[in-house]
Amino acid sequence: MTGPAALLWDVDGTLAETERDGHRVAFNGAFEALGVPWRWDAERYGALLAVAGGRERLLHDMAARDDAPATPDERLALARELHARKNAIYAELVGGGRVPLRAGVRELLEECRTQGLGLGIATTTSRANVAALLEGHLGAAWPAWFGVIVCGEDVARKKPDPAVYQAALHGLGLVAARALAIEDSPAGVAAARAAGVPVIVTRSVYFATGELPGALAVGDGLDQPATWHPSPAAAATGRVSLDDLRRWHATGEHAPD
Ligand code: XBP
Ligand code: MG
Repeated sequence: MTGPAALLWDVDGTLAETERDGHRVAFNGAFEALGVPWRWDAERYGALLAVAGGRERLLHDMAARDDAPATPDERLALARELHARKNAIYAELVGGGRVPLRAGVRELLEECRTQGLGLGIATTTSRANVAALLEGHLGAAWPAWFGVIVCGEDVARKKPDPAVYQAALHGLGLVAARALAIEDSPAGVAAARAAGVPVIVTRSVYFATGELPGALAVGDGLDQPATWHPSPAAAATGRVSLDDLRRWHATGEHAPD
């Protein structure tokens, strides 16, 4: 057994619960600021999360509205403007560590650092949004925590396309089987699996139920070991630990795709 050489983190929903009270609220703030009468309630936003990427989500929503601009060019221009405003509001909302890291995330990040396991980020959101979220928690030197950071602007296609994972592997010089991804959503799992990267899932509020085919292990949060399948050996730490990740990763080495 060689074990994983790096843990690749999804951001939204995995490092922190940023969607319902972060991105969604910021989108609504952008609608209001630009005099657009649309609002996304928590339920509607949950359905829209099937579309990865904020600008893509806006365009998808506009396609179903009869009060959206008439031409594709006008819709794209509005989506760009709304998205830029949304991200400015989002940075305010999450900046300064105002949205906490999910329980157990910091411990696992630190365990990886202590034990020499590489860390990476593979996300659909922008680097500016990742910075807004992480600076308050990890400090201005947050990028130094990660051997590779791949964000939405670095790839041509967002999750569930494997591009962010392929770029992260390339950046770390690893074959897929030596990495382990941690995700919260079906699109994220699909992206990792399409890149051949083994993946575990820490369910988030918007993806609390539902099948996640291809995941090595699934649970409700790193701090809730009793909810995970397969079971972690949580007795010692009361949380999912790097040893659990190594054990799950080993089960994937012989599993068919
Ligand atoms: C989740 C997403 C993102 C965010 C919004 O990304 O789908 O689109 O909702 O981010 P991940 P942007 O879980 O891969 O981090 O508005 O910056 O696209
Ligand atoms: Mg996610």
